[in-house]
This record gives sequence, structure tokens and C-alpha cells, in this order.
Amino acid sequence: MPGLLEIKMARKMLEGNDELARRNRERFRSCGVRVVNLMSSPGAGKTALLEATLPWARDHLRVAVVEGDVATARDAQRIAALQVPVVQMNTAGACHLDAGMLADAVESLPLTDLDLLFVENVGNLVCPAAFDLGEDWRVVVLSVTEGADKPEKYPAVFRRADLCLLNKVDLLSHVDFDMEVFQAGLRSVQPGLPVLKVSARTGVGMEAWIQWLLGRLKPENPAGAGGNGFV
Ligand SMILES: Nc1nc2c(ncn2[C@@H]2O[C@H](COP(=O)(O)OP(=O)(O)OP(=O)(O)O)[C@@H](O)[C@H]2O)c(=O)[nH]1
Ligand SMILES: [Mg+2]
Repeated sequence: MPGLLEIKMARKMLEGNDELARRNRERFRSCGVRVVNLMSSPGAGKTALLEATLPWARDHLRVAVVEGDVATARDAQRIAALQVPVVQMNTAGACHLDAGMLADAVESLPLTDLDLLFVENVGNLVCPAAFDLGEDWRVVVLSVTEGADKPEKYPAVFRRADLCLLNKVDLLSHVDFDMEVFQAGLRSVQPGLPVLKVSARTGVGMEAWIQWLLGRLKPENPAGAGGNGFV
């Protein structure tokens, strides 16, 4: 196992993303590791949610994280502080991770010794939706401070998600987030998409999120069963 925190720079993508994603998916399956791709706009709370999830996850599962950011290793440092193996991928300006970047990132990780890999995508509600990484499940995070109209305005990321985490619900009384508008928007882009209301700050909803993860990891839910349109 390498050091806890590795930092890598993206290389130019040479092959088609879909082919590289297919290879990633095959590799993850053969290694027996499940992969969750976390997506949101900048600041919705992806890293905070990981910080709230990992203390439980690392005690029950063999878990690691890939962090995608345009620049800095700040998020990876936050994860490494929890004693969880993490690779920081800096994207050299790209607004999303692609399958080639993820393949490079996981070279440093002992995939056969992992149960679950979280991939925190670059903060962006548009570009990450278009790039299959070879993940099993896609989780989109929206925070209540961003506004309830986002599912309708940025439909692709919600349409291809397996779960929506509505984060920062501790701030609901301070903002004008309209739950009806949010739910109607979600229904219009993906009826039936499960939504969990959570707060990485207070821990509200974290139990339900962990139960969702555990449900996905059961043997009767094969890898890639999420149906996000890429598998
Ligand atoms: N009140 C409140 N603040 C939160 C919550 N979750 C995250 N934050 C705050 O929101 C800010 C951004 O959180 P991050 O976890 O860095 O967000 P991110 O999505 O990882 O951001 P990028 O990696 O830059 O895309 C931080 O100041 C967090 O403390 C929450 O549930 N409630
Ligand atoms: Mg982050």
C-alpha cells in the first residue's frame, strides 16, 4: 500500500472515454470493488459528506477515495486526515473527471483489497454528467443554498443519478428553498429517483445514506445494478 495521500496530474486522453470506462468497469468487477461517483456543483458538500461517512465506512468496509479537482490537494488532505487512503487527481483545467483519469488514479490503490471506492468528481453540475467513469452508482448532491430549480435547469446529472442527496438541510429555515418545486423538478427529469435529506454538519440523514450504501453493496445487488444509463 503506498502512502496515504498521492497527487497526480491528468494526462491527455488518448482513447475514447467510453472504451476506457468499459475497461475500468471490468477491472473494478474483477477486483470486487464497488465504485460510487459523487457529483455536485462546487461547495454543495461532497467532501463534507465523505468526512461524515468515512469514520463509519472505514470501520466496516475496506474503503478508499479518489478526489477530482482542477487544482490543489485540499480535499485529499481532508480525507487523509481520517486515515483513509486517497489519491488526488488534478485535472489540468478540465471541469470533470474522465475514465482515463480514474484509471490513472487507481493505479496507486490496492483495488483487490477494497470493498468500496468513492470518487469525488470535480465541482460542476454539467460536465461530469457526460463522462462515464466505469462507476457502479452515481450520487448527485444538491445543497439547499443552491435553489430548488436545479434539477430542471441541469437535468442530465439528475437524470443519470441513482440517488440524490439533498444536503445542508440544517439551513432550510434560513433560505427560501421550495421543496415542492424541487420535487416537481426531479419528477420531471427522473420520476422515482430516491432522495435523502441530509446534513453533513449535523449528521441528520446520515443513517439513511449509510443504509442506502449497505443495500447497494449486498451480493444480490450486482455491481453496476444502478441503471444510470451507462452500464
Ligand atoms: N451548514 C452546513 N454547511 C455544510 C454542510 N455540508 C457542507 N457544508 C459547508 O459547505 C462548504 C463546502 O463544503 P465542501 O464539502 O468543501 O463542498 P464540496 O462539494 O466538496 O466542494 P468542491 O470540492 O469545491 O466542489 C464548507 O464550508 C462546508 O463546511 C451542511 O450539511 N451544512
Ligand atoms: Mg470537495
